[in-house]
Amino acid sequence: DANQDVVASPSPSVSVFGSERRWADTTSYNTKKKLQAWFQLANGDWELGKIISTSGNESVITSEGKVLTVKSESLVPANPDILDGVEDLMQLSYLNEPSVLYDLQYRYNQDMIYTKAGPVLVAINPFKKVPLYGNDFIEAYRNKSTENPHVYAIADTAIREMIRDEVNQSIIISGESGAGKTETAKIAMQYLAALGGGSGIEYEILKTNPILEAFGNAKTLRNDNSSRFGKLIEINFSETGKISGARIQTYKLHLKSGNDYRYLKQSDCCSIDGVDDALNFHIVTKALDIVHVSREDQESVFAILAAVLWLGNVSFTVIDNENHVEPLADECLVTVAELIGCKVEELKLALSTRKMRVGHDTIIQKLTLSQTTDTRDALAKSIYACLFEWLVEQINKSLAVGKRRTGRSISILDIYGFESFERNSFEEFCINYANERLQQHFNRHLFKLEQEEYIQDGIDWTKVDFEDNKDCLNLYEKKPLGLLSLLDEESTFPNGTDLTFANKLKQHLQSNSCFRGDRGKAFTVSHYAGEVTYDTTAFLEKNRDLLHMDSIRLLSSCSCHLPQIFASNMLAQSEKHVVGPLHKSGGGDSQKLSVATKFKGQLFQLMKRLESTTPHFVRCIKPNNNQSPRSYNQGLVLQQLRCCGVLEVVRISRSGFPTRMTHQKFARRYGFLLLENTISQDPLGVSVAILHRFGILPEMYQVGYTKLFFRTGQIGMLEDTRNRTLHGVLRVQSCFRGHQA
Ligand code: AOV
Ligand code: MG
Repeated sequence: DANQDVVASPSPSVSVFGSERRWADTTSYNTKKKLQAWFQLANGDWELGKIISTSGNESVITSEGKVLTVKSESLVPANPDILDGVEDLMQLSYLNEPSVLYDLQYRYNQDMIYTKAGPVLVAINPFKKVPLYGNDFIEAYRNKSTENPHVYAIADTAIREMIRDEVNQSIIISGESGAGKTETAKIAMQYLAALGGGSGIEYEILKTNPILEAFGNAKTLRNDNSSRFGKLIEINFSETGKISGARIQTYKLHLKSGNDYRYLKQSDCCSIDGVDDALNFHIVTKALDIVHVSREDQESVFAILAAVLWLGNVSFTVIDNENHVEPLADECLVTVAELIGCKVEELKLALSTRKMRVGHDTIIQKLTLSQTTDTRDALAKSIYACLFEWLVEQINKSLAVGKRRTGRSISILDIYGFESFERNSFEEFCINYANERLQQHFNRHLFKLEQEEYIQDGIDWTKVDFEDNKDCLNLYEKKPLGLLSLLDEESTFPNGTDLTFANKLKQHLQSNSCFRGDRGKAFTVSHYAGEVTYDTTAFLEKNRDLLHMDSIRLLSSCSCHLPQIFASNMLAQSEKHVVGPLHKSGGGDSQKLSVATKFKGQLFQLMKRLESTTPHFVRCIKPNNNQSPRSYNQGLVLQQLRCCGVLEVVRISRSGFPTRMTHQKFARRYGFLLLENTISQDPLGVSVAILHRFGILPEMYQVGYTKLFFRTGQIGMLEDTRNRTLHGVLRVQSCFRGHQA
């Protein structure tokens, strides 16, 4: 640790952005002979070479027996071999893209999938079993006999800080689809359960995973077990650090199109190699037992699942010459009615007609094929979503204990990362918005608060610029002329189309530097992680909540109790949310929020919860797109590292003082290590005495008005001394008691 601070050259005046190569770090480096340097191959990958000679602006280098001539300015300095595979990117002498990529790859090749990037943990998905987990490892992190970066270490820090500061903690896990977020969350939970276990509730908490995954995950092209919901699990602890309960909040988004659930056969992914469905089914039912879902309720759950599948197979026939349709009264329709407990005739009506109120009259409108299909899919989706919510509710009931907000909880957030594809639609539009908010939280925490604190406390510090994403957030959130407001407005217009929406954006937002109107129905947003072009096709339709009152009424009239619960929940929700821009459905029957506005509301609640915690960040990285082990695609990794700002964090952290403590706290915590009695002395005096006594070098700390600021590693050393001393004292005491007895 001490070493790490020495190698890192503190240079507080570095300007992080604004240079062409964002992470180039060429200070004190010139293309000296024999130095190692990175050069780029035609495919963009970096390779290591040794400089033989330099003349003019060209250098001759050797690499793996070849001799090449390259432009000197294209060479990027490489670190000495002794720094190969360092545990923390902060320790690199040269902090540049190829060096970081190499460090991560070097470790990954040896199954060391975790690396610190200053305060952030980087986790590279191994796509295979790695020998890093289980009781022996948990034990090693618990008693601090290893310092290798690990999710366990993050969870351990969270527990310690929770107890030490009496502040709630959060572990925020982000990354692309398939990067390993959900697995990482489970690994963190394992550790918390092991350390805080005892009451038995930890066992229930772990069992929530198979249930949530069974109902909330799907196989996608990018991940066989892809979470279709965001998840925040809050684990509560008692004063003694034991788990006392938990709560799960899901952010399911109703975002995916109907055919995601409609016909399982559509996506041709019913079997996955090495997955035993029967066994998994057994695991899920057992887990449901454990969280106290009765066998009877389990039966209902599976009946509802079956109903959703059957509903997807309901087909329609044309009944008049205006193209109105009604469902075929075949096996499918009859089975759905039976499973949810309603009359076939009622189901038929709910699917093929819509009640509209005009003035004081109610008229019944027949539907066309596309309208009925939408109605059917919306009903199926909402039943499924309600089922999922209901399950989460049951789990929460089972896990709930005592009062919360005690300053003793750890929340784990597993949420989809930034997405950018060839074609991006409403789903990506929302997901990327959420990521802008999370990024702001990350920035605020790591850069802004940090620097503000230095300045406030009057320590010697030259301001470092950091990338602020408030312009992009403004673009989304500004009222009335922001992306979300304009989308809601256009969604309420009967004549609004994707094209009129796109044109409206161009008309009103062109002056925002994060926005660009493109040809036709497309627009581009400049996100913190890069530009994304969105195609507005189906934006309005996806934003309108298609579920009609007729469907809700149908569910409330069912004789089975789950559909009834669903209906009342839906009603409660639509009433609860009557704020902001709305669109009316069913001619004023009930007002409903748009999908985007609901999303924003949930996101704000999430941010509020997170802001009251001390965050710990894990960034998951997917090393290749084939879900295969031992394959490391430099370009892919680099793109993800850029997306999450890992390098900026390292740069700032190593030039700053990431650890801090008030004079009082410092004096109280370590004062007893001084031999003299310090109780009556002033905290600053005691603090300085401690610093001297333990030989902490002047460049390793700064004394502020209220706090002491330390470079990485310093407090760790003091903590070790403290723990050793405390243990010694405890042993002495227990010997003494033994004598007395
Ligand atoms: P995600 O949560 O980030 O994707 P997962 O956590 O589901 O990704 O991981 C995808 C797959 O990678 C898992 O099913 C495992 O096979 C493998 N994997 C991930 N982490 C590990 C690990 N530490 N050790 C071994 N295998 C691992 V998505 O939910 O799609 O965004 O929506
Ligand atoms: Mg997941």
